[in-house]
This record gives sequence, structure tokens and C-alpha cells, in this order.
Amino acid sequence: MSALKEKLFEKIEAHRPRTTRLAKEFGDVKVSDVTIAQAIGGARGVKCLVTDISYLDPFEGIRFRGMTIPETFKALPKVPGSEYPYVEAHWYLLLTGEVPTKEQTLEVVEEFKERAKVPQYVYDLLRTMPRDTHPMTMFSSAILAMQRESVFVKRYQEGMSKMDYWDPMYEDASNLLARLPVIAAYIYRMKYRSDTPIAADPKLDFGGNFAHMMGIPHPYDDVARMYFILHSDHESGNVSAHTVHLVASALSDAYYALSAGINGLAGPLHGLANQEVLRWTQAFMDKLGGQLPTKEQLEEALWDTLNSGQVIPGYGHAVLRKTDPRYTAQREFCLKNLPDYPLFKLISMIYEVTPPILEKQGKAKNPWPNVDAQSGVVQWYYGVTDYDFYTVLFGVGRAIGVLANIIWDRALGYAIERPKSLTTDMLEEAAGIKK
Ligand code: HAX
Repeated sequence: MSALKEKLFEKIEAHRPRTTRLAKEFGDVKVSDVTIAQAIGGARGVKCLVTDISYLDPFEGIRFRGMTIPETFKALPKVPGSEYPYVEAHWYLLLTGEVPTKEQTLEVVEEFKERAKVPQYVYDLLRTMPRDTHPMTMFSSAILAMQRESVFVKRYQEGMSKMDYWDPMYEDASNLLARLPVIAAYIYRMKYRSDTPIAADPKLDFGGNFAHMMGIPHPYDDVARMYFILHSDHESGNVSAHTVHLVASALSDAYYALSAGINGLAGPLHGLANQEVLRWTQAFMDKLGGQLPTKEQLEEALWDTLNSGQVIPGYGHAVLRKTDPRYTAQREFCLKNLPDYPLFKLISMIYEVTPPILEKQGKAKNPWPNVDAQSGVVQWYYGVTDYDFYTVLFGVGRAIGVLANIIWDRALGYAIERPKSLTTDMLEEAAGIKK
């Protein structure tokens, strides 16, 4: 057993009695009531999921295992010559709640290299798909195609104790995660770079190898590390995380679950918003003949979007009530590395102009930018101008959090999900407007 897996097992054994005690002795204690608005409105704010891997405060933003984004970046071991940590160290942190040492991190780096071999049939499958297929469809299909490799399914069919479910889930999750950068970069080079895939470099870490396979030099390796860590986890209730948790709760394996979650991430109200931000921005700049707009022109374009019944992509959030610290982290990167880049200037201008407009419109509960408002400009600057690829990058990052979560779901024996439905008649009865 690898040192990470052993450490995880220690943590699982220490944690299990807490969950068992809560369920057995305090199962009747209420943590939430549900209103009609919540039943109709996407269960917003209903407290019915449990995770210890990250927590989202509406005003502070995300904490990974108790640490804010700057604290996480500071604490985790850095890749030599880089300003950002090993993605593998973040995986260790999310799984165990402990910051790994450099040695512990390097062990995971080595483990991932062993696991990163993508079966040939995945490439064959991708090549049979029409080239204009959306890259998220390709990404999700590649993940699903590997389901035949599931260790969980094999062990389940052999007959395995519930107490052991986490173990093959760990194997599947690790195999999958290690392969994702290879698959993502392959899709990119096949689809957008004249079908010129670049082989992995066994000397490199997760982020470094991704940049290498994308064919983009330093500091894009740091962009990749930053990006994957920032997008990794955002509690369990967002569409991608919740979908993965839900599907895995039926004891579907990590391949089925992650593929489903990636499909949820592909919606424009969720991860696809990063593509939409760039699509909106480019269409707007095209209209102006590539010029930066004046504040008035920008205000007009934002109102046009709102008045035509569309959302401003990259703004608003179901939980957050302030600027997303994931936005801020990327903005700080831009201020340091591309302060004078015209597209960054436009994105900054949108940041200045949009919140007061959304406030004036009075609909969005949160007028501030989310992670997706800032991520595209960084990619664009480093040459990834094919913006329909951006959500795949999000997907590689998101996999880190959701896969860590489903290992813990199996370790703690979380039940198959099955909330209860009501009819409209029942709601009207509850409201006292129907007998
Ligand atoms: N532009 C225009 N209107 C917006 C808005 C925005 N950016 N954000 C919210 N609203 C509107 C909603 O559409 C809703 O309108 P209706 O009453 O007509 O239905 C109203 O304001 C209230 O919505 P809310 O309670 O503030 O927001 P929700 O929790 O329902 O939805 C969303 C949260 C993120 C989906 C929403 O803010 C939105 O559509 N934003 C734009 C798309 C986006 O950036 N998505 C990415 C979010 C982050 C993420 O998941 N990344 O993956």
C-alpha cells in the first residue's frame, strides 16, 4: 500500500466512529427546514450534504480542508522553479486533511506517472468522433469509455465488505485522475492544433506535464497548477460535485460518476460559463472592431444582454455573496504577469461596471464575479484562444475534489441519495391555498 493510501486509511478509521455516532445517537437533531421556495428553487441553501473536504462561506469563499486559497498555495510544497504547488500535493491534502511533505508529495508524483497510461481505445474513440464535437462531450466520453477498467466493479463482483469499498474507489479515482491531463491535452492538440499530439514527459509533474502536452512553455505550467487547484472543490452542492456524489451513491463506479459530473459541468450556468465569458467578450470586441470600449459602451452592452433576457456570464453565484476568491487569485496572477494586456483591461473594466448594473437591475442576489469571469483571459494570453476548450480545463481541476469526495463517501458509508418529491397540490395545501 502506498504511503498516501495508508495515511488515508488511518484517517478513515479515525473518522468513521464520528459519523456512526452522529447517525445513531443524534439522527433526529434538525439542521435545516425546507421552504416552498427552496423546493421549487433548486434546493438553494438546504443543508443535506456532508463533506469535510471543503467548505464555502458566502462572504469568505472556499476553504480547502480549513485553508483559504492563499493559505493553501503557501502551505503546499512547490515545484522547483515554480511559484505554484504540485497538484499532487493538493490531492494529498484534500484526501487526508494534512499538508504533505516534499517527500510525501514526490511519492504521489511517481504513483501518478505509473497510473497515467491511457488505453489506446480511448484515443481511437476520440478519433472516431466528428472533430466539431464539443470537447466536453469528448472528455466525458473518454472517461466513460474507461469504465471497463474499474477495479471497484471487479472487486464488487468478487464480493467485498462495505468497509472496503473505499479501497477500490481510491484505485479507480487515482487511475482516472492521473490520466485526465493526458486526455485533455490530447483532445486539445487533436482538435485545435492540426492533430499534433505531444507525448507525456515522464520527468514532469501533473501541471508541468499538462503544459508540456499542450505545447505551451513556462509559465503555463504554473497557470495549469493554479487553475487545477483553484477549480478543484467547492463543497458538495454545486451541480458537478453533487452529480458525482449522487451517481456514486448508487455504487456506480468513479468512471460513471465523473463522466456524469462532467456533463453537468458542461452547462452554461455552471462550468461552461468560462467559455461564455470569452464568447460574450469577443463578440462585443468584434462589434467595436477590436477596440477597447468606453465605460458607456460597456454599460450599454451589459444592459442589452440583460434586457434580452440573458445572464451576464461569470457573474452571480448560488452561495457566494462577494467577489469569488478564485476570481481574485487569478486576477492577482494577471496583475503580476499581464497587467497591460488589453483583454485583461476589458475584463477589469467589466468587473468595475457590472456589479452596480446587476444591483440596479435588482434580480441577482450576488452581483459579484465568480471564478469563470477571470479564467479565460489567462488562457487566451497564453495562446489557448479556443474558448470552447476552457470547461475541459475546469473539468480536470474539478475531478480532484469530486473524486476525493467519493472515496470518502464510500469510506463513511453514505447512503444512496433519495430525496422526497411533493406534488404542486401538496405545496398549495401546505401554503393554505387549497383544501
Ligand atoms: N446575470 C443576469 N441575471 C442573473 C445573474 C447574472 N449573472 N445571476 C443571477 N441572475 C438572475 C437569475 O437568472 C434569477 O433570475 P429569475 O428570477 O428571472 O430566474 C435571479 O437573478 C435570481 O438568481 P440568484 O438567486 O441570484 O442566482 P441563482 O442562485 O438562481 O443562480 C447562477 C446562480 C450562478 C446560476 C446565476 O448567478 C447565473 O446564471 N450566473 C451567470 C452564469 C455563471 O456565471 N455561472 C457560473 C457560476 C459559477 C460556477 O458554477 N462555475 O462553474
